[in-house]
Amino acid sequence: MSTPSKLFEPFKLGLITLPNRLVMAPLTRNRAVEGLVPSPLAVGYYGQRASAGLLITEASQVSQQGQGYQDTPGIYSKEQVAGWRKVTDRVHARGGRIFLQLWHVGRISHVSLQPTGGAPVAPSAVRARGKTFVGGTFVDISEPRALELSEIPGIIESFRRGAANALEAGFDGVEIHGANGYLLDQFAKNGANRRTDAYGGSIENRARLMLEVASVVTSEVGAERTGIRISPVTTSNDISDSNPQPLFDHITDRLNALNLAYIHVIEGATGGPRDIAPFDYGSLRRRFRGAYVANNGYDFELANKALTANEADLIAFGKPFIANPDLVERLRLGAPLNTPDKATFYGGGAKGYTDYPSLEAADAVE
Ligand code: 8OZ
Repeated sequence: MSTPSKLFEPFKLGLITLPNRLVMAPLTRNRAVEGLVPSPLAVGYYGQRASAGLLITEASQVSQQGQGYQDTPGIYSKEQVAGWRKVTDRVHARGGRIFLQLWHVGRISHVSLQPTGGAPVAPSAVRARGKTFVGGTFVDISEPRALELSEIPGIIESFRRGAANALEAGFDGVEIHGANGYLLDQFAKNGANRRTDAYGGSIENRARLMLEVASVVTSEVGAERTGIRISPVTTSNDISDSNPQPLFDHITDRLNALNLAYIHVIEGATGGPRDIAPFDYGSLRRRFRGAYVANNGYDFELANKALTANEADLIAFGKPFIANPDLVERLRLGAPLNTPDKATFYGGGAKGYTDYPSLEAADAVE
Protein backbone atom coordinates (compact mmCIF):
# COMPACT_ATOMS: atom_id res chain seq x y z
CA MET A 1 0.00 0.00 0.00
CA SER A 2 1.36 3.42 -0.81
CA THR A 3 0.69 6.72 0.90
CA PRO A 4 -0.31 9.58 -1.41
CA SER A 5 1.82 12.65 -0.77
CA LYS A 6 3.18 15.69 -2.57
CA LEU A 7 6.62 14.27 -1.73
CA PHE A 8 6.24 11.87 -4.63
CA GLU A 9 5.21 14.43 -7.22
CA PRO A 10 7.78 15.56 -9.80
CA PHE A 11 9.40 18.98 -9.66
CA LYS A 12 11.22 20.99 -12.31
CA LEU A 13 14.49 22.30 -10.90
CA GLY A 14 16.32 24.47 -13.39
CA LEU A 15 17.03 22.27 -16.41
CA ILE A 16 16.11 18.95 -14.86
CA THR A 17 12.93 17.30 -13.67
CA LEU A 18 13.12 15.54 -10.32
CA PRO A 19 10.79 12.53 -10.07
CA ASN A 20 10.05 13.33 -6.41
CA ARG A 21 10.58 16.07 -3.83
CA LEU A 22 13.15 14.26 -1.66
CA VAL A 23 16.67 15.64 -1.64
CA MET A 24 19.57 13.81 -0.06
CA ALA A 25 21.28 16.47 2.07
CA PRO A 26 25.06 16.87 1.86
CA LEU A 27 26.60 14.53 4.44
CA THR A 28 30.24 14.53 5.51
CA ARG A 29 31.52 10.93 5.63
CA ASN A 30 35.37 11.28 5.69
CA ARG A 31 36.18 8.33 3.49
CA ALA A 32 38.25 9.95 0.72
CA VAL A 33 41.36 8.06 -0.35
CA GLU A 34 44.90 9.09 -1.42
CA GLY A 35 44.91 12.58 -2.98
CA LEU A 36 41.55 13.30 -1.30
CA VAL A 37 39.88 11.51 -4.21
CA PRO A 38 36.38 10.18 -3.45
CA SER A 39 36.62 6.56 -2.40
CA PRO A 40 35.66 3.79 -4.86
CA LEU A 41 33.05 2.95 -2.19
CA ALA A 42 31.44 6.37 -2.82
CA VAL A 43 30.41 5.10 -6.27
CA GLY A 44 28.23 2.44 -4.68
CA TYR A 45 27.08 4.70 -1.84
CA TYR A 46 25.70 7.44 -4.08
CA GLY A 47 24.52 4.90 -6.68
CA GLN A 48 22.44 3.09 -4.04
CA ARG A 49 20.65 6.36 -3.28
CA ALA A 50 19.91 7.37 -6.90
CA SER A 51 16.12 7.21 -6.40
CA ALA A 52 16.27 10.49 -4.45
CA GLY A 53 14.79 13.39 -6.41
CA LEU A 54 18.21 15.01 -6.10
CA LEU A 55 21.45 13.90 -4.46
CA ILE A 56 23.80 16.51 -3.06
CA THR A 57 27.30 15.27 -2.37
CA GLU A 58 29.18 15.65 0.86
CA ALA A 59 30.93 19.02 1.15
CA SER A 60 34.00 19.00 -1.11
CA GLN A 61 36.77 21.53 -0.61
CA VAL A 62 37.65 23.81 -3.52
CA SER A 63 41.32 24.02 -2.44
CA GLN A 64 43.70 22.52 0.08
CA GLN A 65 43.25 25.71 2.12
CA GLY A 66 39.53 25.00 2.17
CA GLN A 67 39.91 21.67 3.99
CA GLY A 68 39.16 21.40 7.71
CA TYR A 69 38.81 17.70 8.52
CA GLN A 70 40.72 14.60 7.52
CA ASP A 71 39.71 12.56 4.49
CA THR A 72 37.14 14.92 2.99
CA PRO A 73 37.17 14.85 -0.81
CA GLY A 74 38.30 17.76 -2.97
CA ILE A 75 37.24 19.16 -6.34
CA TYR A 76 40.48 20.91 -7.32
CA SER A 77 42.71 18.18 -8.86
CA LYS A 78 42.46 16.09 -12.05
CA GLU A 79 42.48 12.92 -9.94
CA GLN A 80 39.56 14.17 -7.84
CA VAL A 81 37.60 15.05 -10.99
CA ALA A 82 38.27 11.54 -12.35
CA GLY A 83 37.11 10.01 -9.05
CA TRP A 84 33.91 12.06 -9.03
CA ARG A 85 33.27 11.11 -12.71
CA LYS A 86 32.84 7.49 -11.59
CA VAL A 87 30.27 8.63 -9.03
CA THR A 88 28.23 10.72 -11.49
CA ASP A 89 28.36 7.96 -14.14
CA ARG A 90 26.96 5.43 -11.66
CA VAL A 91 24.23 7.78 -10.41
CA HIS A 92 23.19 8.64 -13.97
CA ALA A 93 23.28 4.96 -15.02
CA ARG A 94 20.85 4.31 -12.19
CA GLY A 95 18.56 7.13 -13.39
CA GLY A 96 19.56 9.69 -10.73
CA ARG A 97 20.57 13.35 -10.56
CA ILE A 98 23.45 14.75 -8.50
CA PHE A 99 24.90 18.15 -7.52
CA LEU A 100 28.30 18.64 -5.90
CA GLN A 101 28.63 20.82 -2.81
CA LEU A 102 31.47 23.40 -3.06
CA TRP A 103 33.15 24.03 0.30
CA HIS A 104 35.72 26.27 1.94
CA VAL A 105 35.93 25.80 5.72
CA GLY A 106 37.69 29.12 6.44
CA ARG A 107 38.72 29.18 10.10
CA ILE A 108 37.33 25.70 10.94
CA SER A 109 40.60 23.92 10.26
CA HIS A 110 43.90 22.85 11.69
CA VAL A 111 47.43 23.85 10.76
CA SER A 112 48.28 20.22 9.92
CA LEU A 113 45.82 20.33 6.98
CA GLN A 114 46.92 23.70 5.63
CA PRO A 115 49.41 24.36 2.83
CA THR A 116 52.91 24.56 4.44
CA GLY A 117 51.37 24.15 7.90
CA GLY A 118 50.15 27.76 8.01
CA ALA A 119 47.21 29.23 9.89
CA PRO A 120 43.71 28.61 8.50
CA VAL A 121 42.18 31.69 6.88
CA ALA A 122 39.18 33.68 8.12
CA PRO A 123 37.54 37.07 7.72
CA SER A 124 39.19 38.08 11.01
CA ALA A 125 41.74 36.57 13.38
CA VAL A 126 39.03 35.27 15.72
CA ARG A 127 39.42 31.68 16.80
CA ALA A 128 36.36 29.40 16.82
CA ARG A 129 35.86 27.47 20.01
CA GLY A 130 35.52 23.86 19.00
CA LYS A 131 37.20 20.77 17.68
CA THR A 132 37.99 19.34 14.32
CA PHE A 133 38.99 15.78 13.43
CA VAL A 134 42.53 15.17 12.12
CA GLY A 135 45.05 12.35 12.43
CA GLY A 136 42.35 10.09 13.84
CA THR A 137 41.47 12.29 16.84
CA PHE A 138 39.59 15.43 17.80
CA VAL A 139 41.85 18.48 18.14
CA ASP A 140 41.24 22.15 18.93
CA ILE A 141 40.51 24.31 15.91
CA SER A 142 43.63 26.38 15.13
CA GLU A 143 44.01 30.14 15.54
CA PRO A 144 43.19 31.65 12.11
CA ARG A 145 44.65 34.65 10.33
CA ALA A 146 42.60 37.34 8.62
CA LEU A 147 42.57 37.15 4.83
CA GLU A 148 44.26 40.06 3.08
CA LEU A 149 41.96 41.98 0.74
CA SER A 150 44.32 40.95 -2.07
CA GLU A 151 43.65 37.26 -1.37
CA ILE A 152 39.88 37.45 -1.84
CA PRO A 153 39.92 37.20 -5.66
CA GLY A 154 41.84 33.93 -5.25
CA ILE A 155 39.15 32.54 -2.95
CA ILE A 156 36.45 33.46 -5.46
CA GLU A 157 38.50 31.92 -8.25
CA SER A 158 38.81 28.65 -6.30
CA PHE A 159 35.01 28.39 -6.15
CA ARG A 160 34.77 29.15 -9.89
CA ARG A 161 37.31 26.46 -10.69
CA GLY A 162 35.55 24.01 -8.38
CA ALA A 163 32.28 24.65 -10.20
CA ALA A 164 33.93 24.17 -13.61
CA ASN A 165 35.55 20.95 -12.37
CA ALA A 166 32.21 19.70 -11.08
CA LEU A 167 30.65 20.05 -14.53
CA GLU A 168 33.69 18.35 -16.06
CA ALA A 169 33.13 15.50 -13.59
CA GLY A 170 29.57 15.12 -14.91
CA PHE A 171 27.55 16.73 -12.13
CA ASP A 172 24.13 18.15 -12.97
CA GLY A 173 24.91 21.24 -10.95
CA VAL A 174 26.57 22.62 -7.83
CA GLU A 175 25.52 23.76 -4.39
CA ILE A 176 27.57 26.52 -2.75
CA HIS A 177 28.15 25.80 0.94
CA GLY A 178 27.14 29.09 2.54
CA ALA A 179 26.14 27.54 5.87
CA ASN A 180 27.25 26.07 9.19
CA GLY A 181 29.93 28.55 10.20
CA TYR A 182 32.28 27.88 7.27
CA LEU A 183 34.03 30.60 5.25
CA LEU A 184 31.07 32.26 3.50
CA ASP A 185 28.95 32.17 6.67
CA GLN A 186 31.93 33.52 8.68
CA PHE A 187 32.09 36.55 6.37
CA ALA A 188 28.32 37.06 6.51
CA LYS A 189 27.91 36.97 10.28
CA ASN A 190 29.24 39.57 12.68
CA GLY A 191 30.18 37.00 15.34
CA ALA A 192 33.16 36.08 13.14
CA ASN A 193 33.63 39.11 10.86
CA ARG A 194 35.33 42.18 12.40
CA ARG A 195 36.67 43.58 9.12
CA THR A 196 36.60 47.28 8.35
CA ASP A 197 37.09 47.02 4.57
CA ALA A 198 34.53 46.36 1.80
CA TYR A 199 33.93 42.85 3.22
CA GLY A 200 33.05 43.87 6.78
CA GLY A 201 30.72 46.12 8.73
CA SER A 202 27.38 46.61 6.98
CA ILE A 203 25.12 43.77 5.93
CA GLU A 204 25.93 44.56 2.29
CA ASN A 205 29.64 44.29 2.97
CA ARG A 206 29.46 41.10 5.01
CA ALA A 207 27.24 39.41 2.40
CA ARG A 208 29.56 40.48 -0.39
CA LEU A 209 31.82 37.41 -0.53
CA MET A 210 28.93 34.93 -0.57
CA LEU A 211 27.25 36.90 -3.35
CA GLU A 212 30.43 37.35 -5.39
CA VAL A 213 30.99 33.59 -5.17
CA ALA A 214 27.38 32.98 -6.24
CA SER A 215 27.87 35.38 -9.12
CA VAL A 216 31.02 33.71 -10.52
CA VAL A 217 29.61 30.24 -10.04
CA THR A 218 26.41 31.12 -11.92
CA SER A 219 28.51 32.70 -14.70
CA GLU A 220 30.58 29.53 -14.91
CA VAL A 221 27.89 26.82 -14.85
CA GLY A 222 24.59 28.69 -15.28
CA ALA A 223 22.19 29.94 -12.62
CA GLU A 224 19.85 27.05 -13.41
CA ARG A 225 22.59 24.65 -12.27
CA THR A 226 23.44 26.57 -9.09
CA GLY A 227 21.98 26.31 -5.60
CA ILE A 228 23.20 27.54 -2.24
CA ARG A 229 22.89 26.27 1.32
CA ILE A 230 22.37 28.74 4.16
CA SER A 231 21.73 28.42 7.90
CA PRO A 232 20.50 31.77 9.23
CA VAL A 233 20.44 30.93 12.95
CA THR A 234 22.66 27.89 13.36
CA THR A 235 25.21 27.87 16.16
CA SER A 236 27.41 25.26 14.43
CA ASN A 237 31.13 25.92 14.55
CA ASP A 238 30.77 28.77 17.03
CA ILE A 239 29.03 31.05 14.53
CA SER A 240 26.56 33.78 15.44
CA ASP A 241 24.99 36.95 14.13
CA SER A 242 23.33 39.67 16.16
CA ASN A 243 20.52 40.23 13.63
CA PRO A 244 20.16 37.43 11.08
CA GLN A 245 16.75 38.35 9.60
CA PRO A 246 17.75 41.49 7.66
CA LEU A 247 21.07 39.83 6.73
CA PHE A 248 19.39 36.80 5.15
CA ASP A 249 16.55 38.85 3.66
CA HIS A 250 19.24 40.85 1.84
CA ILE A 251 21.18 37.74 0.80
CA THR A 252 18.00 36.12 -0.51
CA ASP A 253 17.00 39.22 -2.52
CA ARG A 254 20.40 39.25 -4.18
CA LEU A 255 20.39 35.50 -4.86
CA ASN A 256 16.97 35.97 -6.41
CA ALA A 257 18.38 38.65 -8.71
CA LEU A 258 21.06 36.13 -9.79
CA ASN A 259 18.27 33.62 -10.66
CA LEU A 260 19.71 30.77 -8.63
CA ALA A 261 17.87 27.46 -9.03
CA TYR A 262 17.37 27.00 -5.30
CA ILE A 263 18.10 28.08 -1.77
CA HIS A 264 18.59 25.22 0.67
CA VAL A 265 17.72 26.47 4.12
CA ILE A 266 18.73 24.80 7.38
CA GLU A 267 15.91 25.82 9.69
CA GLY A 268 17.18 26.11 13.28
CA ALA A 269 20.34 24.53 14.71
CA THR A 270 22.00 22.19 12.20
CA GLY A 271 21.11 18.63 13.14
CA GLY A 272 19.47 19.96 16.32
CA PRO A 273 16.39 21.84 17.50
CA ARG A 274 14.38 23.70 14.88
CA ASP A 275 13.26 26.43 17.27
CA ILE A 276 16.50 27.75 18.83
CA ALA A 277 15.92 31.32 17.68
CA PRO A 278 13.06 33.28 16.12
CA PHE A 279 13.40 33.57 12.36
CA ASP A 280 10.86 34.09 9.62
CA TYR A 281 11.73 31.52 6.93
CA GLY A 282 8.55 32.53 5.08
CA SER A 283 10.25 35.85 4.40
CA LEU A 284 12.99 34.02 2.44
CA ARG A 285 10.39 31.87 0.70
CA ARG A 286 8.43 34.94 -0.45
CA ARG A 287 11.54 36.80 -1.66
CA PHE A 288 12.93 33.97 -3.77
CA ARG A 289 11.53 32.96 -7.17
CA GLY A 290 13.51 29.72 -7.44
CA ALA A 291 12.96 26.58 -5.40
CA TYR A 292 13.00 26.53 -1.60
CA VAL A 293 14.62 23.39 -0.21
CA ALA A 294 13.78 22.95 3.46
CA ASN A 295 16.05 21.05 5.81
CA ASN A 296 16.49 20.03 9.39
CA GLY A 297 14.66 17.40 11.34
CA TYR A 298 11.98 16.72 8.72
CA ASP A 299 10.11 13.45 8.84
CA PHE A 300 7.35 12.26 6.50
CA GLU A 301 4.63 14.11 8.39
CA LEU A 302 6.45 17.43 8.73
CA ALA A 303 7.57 17.22 5.09
CA ASN A 304 3.97 16.74 3.92
CA LYS A 305 2.84 19.62 6.05
CA ALA A 306 5.47 21.99 4.62
CA LEU A 307 4.78 20.96 1.01
CA THR A 308 1.00 21.14 1.40
CA ALA A 309 1.25 24.60 3.00
CA ASN A 310 3.53 25.64 0.09
CA GLU A 311 6.27 26.58 2.55
CA ALA A 312 8.79 24.54 0.55
CA ASP A 313 9.21 22.88 -2.86
CA LEU A 314 11.67 20.20 -1.84
CA ILE A 315 12.67 18.60 1.46
CA ALA A 316 16.25 17.59 2.25
CA PHE A 317 16.74 14.57 4.50
CA GLY A 318 20.13 13.86 6.07
CA LYS A 319 20.48 11.08 8.60
CA PRO A 320 17.51 9.07 7.21
CA PHE A 321 19.39 8.84 3.87
CA ILE A 322 22.53 7.54 5.60
CA ALA A 323 20.65 4.50 6.88
CA ASN A 324 18.08 4.06 4.11
CA PRO A 325 19.40 3.91 0.55
CA ASP A 326 15.79 3.42 -0.63
CA LEU A 327 14.31 6.15 1.59
CA VAL A 328 11.96 7.25 -1.20
CA GLU A 329 10.46 3.77 -1.54
CA ARG A 330 10.25 3.25 2.21
CA LEU A 331 8.36 6.52 2.74
CA ARG A 332 6.12 5.75 -0.22
CA LEU A 333 5.20 2.39 1.28
CA GLY A 334 5.12 3.54 4.88
CA ALA A 335 7.79 0.88 5.55
CA PRO A 336 9.95 1.00 8.68
CA LEU A 337 13.24 2.88 8.51
CA ASN A 338 16.70 1.54 9.41
CA THR A 339 18.36 3.39 12.30
CA PRO A 340 21.57 5.28 11.48
CA ASP A 341 24.68 4.22 13.40
CA LYS A 342 26.50 7.36 14.65
CA ALA A 343 29.74 5.43 15.25
CA THR A 344 30.22 5.00 11.48
CA PHE A 345 29.15 8.49 10.30
CA TYR A 346 32.71 9.82 9.96
CA GLY A 347 35.56 7.73 8.56
CA GLY A 348 35.99 4.00 8.07
CA GLY A 349 35.00 1.79 5.18
CA ALA A 350 31.92 0.00 3.93
CA LYS A 351 30.46 -0.59 7.37
CA GLY A 352 27.73 1.97 8.03
CA TYR A 353 28.28 3.36 4.53
CA THR A 354 27.26 0.96 1.78
CA ASP A 355 25.88 -1.91 3.87
CA TYR A 356 22.49 -0.54 4.99
CA PRO A 357 19.87 -2.85 3.48
CA SER A 358 17.19 -1.73 1.06
CA LEU A 359 13.73 -3.33 1.29
CA GLU A 360 14.55 -5.46 -1.74
CA ALA A 361 17.68 -6.80 -0.07
CA ALA A 362 15.75 -7.42 3.16
CA ASP A 363 13.12 -9.35 1.13
CA ALA A 364 15.83 -11.40 -0.54
CA VAL A 365 17.26 -12.70 2.73
CA GLU A 366 13.89 -13.64 4.21
C1 8OZ B 1 29.78 17.17 10.01
C2 8OZ B 1 31.14 16.98 10.23
C3 8OZ B 1 32.03 17.73 9.50
C4 8OZ B 1 31.59 18.67 8.60
C5 8OZ B 1 28.61 20.75 7.71
C6 8OZ B 1 30.30 19.97 6.20
O1 8OZ B 1 28.16 20.81 8.86
C7 8OZ B 1 29.74 19.86 7.40
C8 8OZ B 1 30.23 18.86 8.40
C9 8OZ B 1 29.32 18.10 9.11
O2 8OZ B 1 28.13 21.45 6.81
